[in-house]
Amino acid sequence: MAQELRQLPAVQHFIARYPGQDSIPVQYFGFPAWLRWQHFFNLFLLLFIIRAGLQILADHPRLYWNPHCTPGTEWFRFQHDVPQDRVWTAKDDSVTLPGWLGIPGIRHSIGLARWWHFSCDLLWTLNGAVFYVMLFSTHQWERIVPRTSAVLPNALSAAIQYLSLRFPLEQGWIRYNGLQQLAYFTTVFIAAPLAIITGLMQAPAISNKTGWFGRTLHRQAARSIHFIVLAWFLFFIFIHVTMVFVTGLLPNLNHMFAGNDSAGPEGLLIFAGAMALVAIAWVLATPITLNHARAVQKTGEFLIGWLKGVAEWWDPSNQYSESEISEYFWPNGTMPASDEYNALVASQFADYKLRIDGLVANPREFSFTELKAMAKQEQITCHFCIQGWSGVAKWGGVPIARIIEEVKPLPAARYAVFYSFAEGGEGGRYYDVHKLENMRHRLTVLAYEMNGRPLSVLHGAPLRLRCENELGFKQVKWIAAIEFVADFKHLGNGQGGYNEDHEFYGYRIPI
Ligand SMILES: Nc1nc2c(c(=O)[nH]1)N[C@H]1C(S)=C(S)[C@@H](COP(=O)(O)O)O[C@H]1N2
Ligand SMILES: [Mo]
Repeated sequence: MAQELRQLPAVQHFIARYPGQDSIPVQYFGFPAWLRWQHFFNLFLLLFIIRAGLQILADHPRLYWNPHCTPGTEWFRFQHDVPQDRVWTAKDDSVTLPGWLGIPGIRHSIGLARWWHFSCDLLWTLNGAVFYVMLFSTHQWERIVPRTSAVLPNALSAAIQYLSLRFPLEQGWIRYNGLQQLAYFTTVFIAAPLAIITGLMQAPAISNKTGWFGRTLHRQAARSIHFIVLAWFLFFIFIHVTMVFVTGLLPNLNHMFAGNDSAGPEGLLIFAGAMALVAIAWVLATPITLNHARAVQKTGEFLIGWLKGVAEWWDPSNQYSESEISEYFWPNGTMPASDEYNALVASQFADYKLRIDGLVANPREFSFTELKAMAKQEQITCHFCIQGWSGVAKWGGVPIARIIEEVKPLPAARYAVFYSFAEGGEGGRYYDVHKLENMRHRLTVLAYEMNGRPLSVLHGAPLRLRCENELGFKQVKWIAAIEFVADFKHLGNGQGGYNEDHEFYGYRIPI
């Protein structure tokens, strides 16, 4: 069709008038070394960001535009309907990715995938920040920022010329055509910042800190846009690489890998070396991650743990209105199965005692009646599961600050450990550790009500934790006891909680 079009005199005139690129003078020259290195770092990091990102998506393979995540309201999914005849948890919903594609592949490996994703994100963002600074301090921005509205007809003209297989003038060393400008501008100045913003807005501490913005660009909208940005990147990479190959491979590779405008083989050789490096890293990423999972967790914590620490300082203040409460709320986790717990359920928790001990001046037990006699606090907040789903619910219960007043932690106490009646998925008691500062927050409560009704067994009866700047797995359900401690190294595998021990999650997890 494009070839036929080019037979038309009007189109010929159009192409003569708009040859595909403008002729505004430029003040940069070629592709300097910093730009070539940054291009390589960018592509190298993006591969791991994309692979780990797909793994994260596979842990809740559904995307929604609404904030409730009700099954059936997805606009995109790669999972079947939620079964109606049994409890189907978010963990049941996770799907498997092959190890060559996801990092680290297998099923429900989101803990490790997140360390890869976030660590590479940080490096990629730094690389991008340097790139912005360099672009604008060297005139290289003139290459990719359209400077006249003629970029649109020029882009159309270039598109017709490419499609007709009689390519427009290839002048990449000197300037880009309109289509290239639009593609690079979109990628560098729209898609990349959007990826960062929509990534951060999925975090409880950030979403809950940003008021109306966090409620509008809610987690599911952010996830959906994050996914569309991924689709753009994949589309861009495919077209970009194809064009590099078909519009003059040797000179193109010389531009970006050797820094000259010749037709010699040196760019191809450097490119081949770079790709060998990429291939080796690609092949090693999954086995290294699976064989040295704890080291991956530690490295991730070292690289980005500090950033999570910073996010923990922010006051998670977002509250929702009654009309925003989610009708459906995904259940998650491993249900308690002990005789002790079943007996408590049978007696409607009449004999339930919350034990509190450890480094406190007043160790004591609270009966369910005593707890319910204390002033009740209600809050409508959003729950953020690490797997990707979220839901808004009204919680009613006792602020932990109130309990802290009663038991009086000793100065040495730095953490509160929550022990569940339930075991974790791989056996052994489910527990999680929280910093004392977080426990003093006014929205941190021991909830015994959900949406105005007594908390159900599925959602954590008799008591479950709400701590609004952390992800869902730290909201321990079916709480049996709380212990105040100075350190948590001696508990479980010493990582600060059941999922931290078994699934390599981070101990501080506000993002
Ligand atoms: N005891 C216990 N508490 C738990 C879990 C668990 O497996 N065991 N799962 C956690 C996870 S991963 C999430 S997302 C929330 C889910 O709470 P919900 O079932 O009320 O949605 O509970 C958290 N609390
Ligand atoms: Mo979760």
